[in-house]
Amino acid sequence: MTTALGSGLLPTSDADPFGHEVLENPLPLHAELRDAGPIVYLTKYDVYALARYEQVRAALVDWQGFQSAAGVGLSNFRTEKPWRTPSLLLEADPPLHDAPRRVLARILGPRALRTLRDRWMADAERLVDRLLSGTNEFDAVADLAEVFPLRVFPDAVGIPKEGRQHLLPYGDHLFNAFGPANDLVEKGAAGAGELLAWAQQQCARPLLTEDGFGAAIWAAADRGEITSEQAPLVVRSLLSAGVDTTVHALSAILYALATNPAQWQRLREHPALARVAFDEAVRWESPVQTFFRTATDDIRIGGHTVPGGRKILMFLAAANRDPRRWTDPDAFDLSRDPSGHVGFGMGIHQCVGQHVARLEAEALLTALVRRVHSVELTGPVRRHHNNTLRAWGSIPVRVRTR
Ligand code: OVM
Repeated sequence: MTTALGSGLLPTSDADPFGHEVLENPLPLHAELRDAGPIVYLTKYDVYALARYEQVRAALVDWQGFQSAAGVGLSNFRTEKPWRTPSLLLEADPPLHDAPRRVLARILGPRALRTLRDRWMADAERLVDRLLSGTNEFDAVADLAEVFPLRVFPDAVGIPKEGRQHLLPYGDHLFNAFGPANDLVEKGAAGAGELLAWAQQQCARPLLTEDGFGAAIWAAADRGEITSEQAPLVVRSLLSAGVDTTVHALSAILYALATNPAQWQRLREHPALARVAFDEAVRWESPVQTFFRTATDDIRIGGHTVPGGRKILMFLAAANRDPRRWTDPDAFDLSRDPSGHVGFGMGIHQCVGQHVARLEAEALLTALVRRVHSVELTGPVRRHHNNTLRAWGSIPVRVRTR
């Protein structure tokens, strides 16, 4: 169905991008929305959608036209009260966004991470050795993708050991909450207040170790680079954005390699491809599937006008497999150049933690390819439905180590 708006006809869709059928397999909807046009109106949520690479990328880089401060979920902060204090990174525009971004970019930058590299490589070796000494069959999600980030990242932030079991459930609810108030959000609502309170408590200066990312954020406040009111919120962003995202990205790469044995062999022969493999997996799977923006004022997209204040849903995952941009987009292929993918976003909000994620993946993959000759699935995989994340429940695998 199409209705007139702006020039020409605005394609519409009554699909529910957050329904279980789509969350189980979003690829058909992504193709449908891309093919419908450069912009599509979603009747179910009264929002606009972008699914083509060109328009998604353009919206991401135009932070003036597509604001974040009204929230990057369906809920519009112009009219609805946010469920948590908005993030100074994700849910803020310049100028408020800039100082926290500058501080985090330095603390999580490639140079600062050099001190972590050897330790994380050794941690990954130990984890893989331990796992493979027990069995050749395991769950790539529960036994690997969840274990490694939870072993290294909370230590790197410097939060207490106690309570870390809340990190994944907190992130799961947070990423659900960017979507509509559906059953997934309902299910988490009862525990959400406690999870949020726990996360915020971990950001207090006295609880943080002296050598972590958290302490470095507080040190930036001492130097006046951010205020001491902002410091705990910036620490909170690490706990919000840094755990579930990496767990599901690592799951995705393990699934991609288990189901593309030639690519596993290629990686074994060239371990230096670990970083390409990670970015290709982020393109292929898009662990963060979608984010919204809000039209700051009336804005023209693909020959149509989106009125100021209206929500626009950007399908990062659809852009990352747009055949208008990528050759053979559904192939997981280590010989392509995946750079330019929008799985980490693009522009001023592009994932500030991506170097941390890439280092985690590099450490784990390097340890794995050293020991493992081949990987195969031993049974059906299970997805975990989340309104924003392309998440995993289970990836049962068998590996050969000789
Ligand atoms: C934040 C935050 C939360 C979730 C995701 C994210 C992907 C950031 O609180 O800053 O970036």
